[in-house]
Amino acid sequence: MAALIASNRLVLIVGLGVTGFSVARYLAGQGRAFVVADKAPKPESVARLHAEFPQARLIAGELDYQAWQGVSEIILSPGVPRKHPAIAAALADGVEVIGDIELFVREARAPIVAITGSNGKTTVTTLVGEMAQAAGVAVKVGGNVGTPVLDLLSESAELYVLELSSFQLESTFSLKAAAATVLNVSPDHMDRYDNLAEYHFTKQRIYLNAKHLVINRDDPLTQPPMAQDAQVTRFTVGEPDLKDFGVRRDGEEIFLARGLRRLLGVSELKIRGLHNVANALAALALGRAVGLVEEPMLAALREFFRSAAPLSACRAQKWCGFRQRFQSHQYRCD
Ligand code: UMA
Repeated sequence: MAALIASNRLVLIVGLGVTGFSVARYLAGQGRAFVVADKAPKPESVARLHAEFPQARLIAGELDYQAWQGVSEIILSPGVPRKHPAIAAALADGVEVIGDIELFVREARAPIVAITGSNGKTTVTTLVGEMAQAAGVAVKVGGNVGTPVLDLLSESAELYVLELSSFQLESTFSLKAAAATVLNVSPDHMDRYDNLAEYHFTKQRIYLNAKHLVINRDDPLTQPPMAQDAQVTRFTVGEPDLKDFGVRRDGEEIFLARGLRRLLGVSELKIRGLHNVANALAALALGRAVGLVEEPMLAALREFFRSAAPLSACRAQKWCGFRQRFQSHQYRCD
């Protein structure tokens, strides 16, 4: 009976972008009625909505809670802040406001690797996905990287690898990642957050109830604020502690390493730059945390190439500050 009541609740999708459409498909698949609101929907999106979901009503124009009578649940697109006056009014009135990630985690049955950070999260997400594929795991990769998460849901998935933005984490409450990381934190989206502390706090939501945390030893803002009942692995572009990931030198050659053990020469990587060494180490730590076999992970790393972020981003990532540890021409940041 409770489920029946729940399924009869009128749902409002706020935002008719790729997330909004994925939510619409998901709700329609469950036979649930929904309304859509968007301040300025693209004409092609309106046409598509009417073609694919003829029953769905669209409320176009500035978001206004007064126009949403009867709505008991809102699925918010990441581009719309929870502080928006219409959303704040809905929350004050007791309306449940969640995002597509929350819907996804309530449904997903396979373990989730959750990745956030101010920089490098798309590279690490893609890399962990390729490592899993190389290891023969039925993996689905998506989130902020492009494919909305609800489009990934599959009975046959054995692992989900998700890039999660702070916007998405704001409206996520039940994530219990098998492995979660905040790769790094530097000021970003400061038009959305009051200060760095609020942004930092939002990023750290990814750790809630995670089984295994992967932390950047070189960035204290990636440390969880309080002790958590979870395993922890650290990565660093310096020398690692025994069970952590880092780099070790042998003469002129530099190796990705776990503890004392060298895994792969950095010269074998196709991706370049110190920030990508950190990305590779984070991906190895995440993969290991969810039980991926090492050899295929290293094979995927050798093959991995992603057109690197502009080198100027390297400066923003503060990786240049770590250059002295390397003193190697391979890691020029500028
Ligand atoms: N809208 C409103 N009111 C607002 C703001 C937006 O009605 O106040 C409407 C717009 O008119 C538009 C719709 O919302 O029609 C767009 O929704 P959206 O901005 O949430 O964008 P989506 O198309 O759903 O894409 C989102 C992510 N976008 C943002 O977070 C801004 C995509 O990340 C993500 O790939 C996609 O979901 C799938 O998960 C993009 C991004 O820029 C790449 N992310 C930021 C980043 O990486 O820095 C966080």
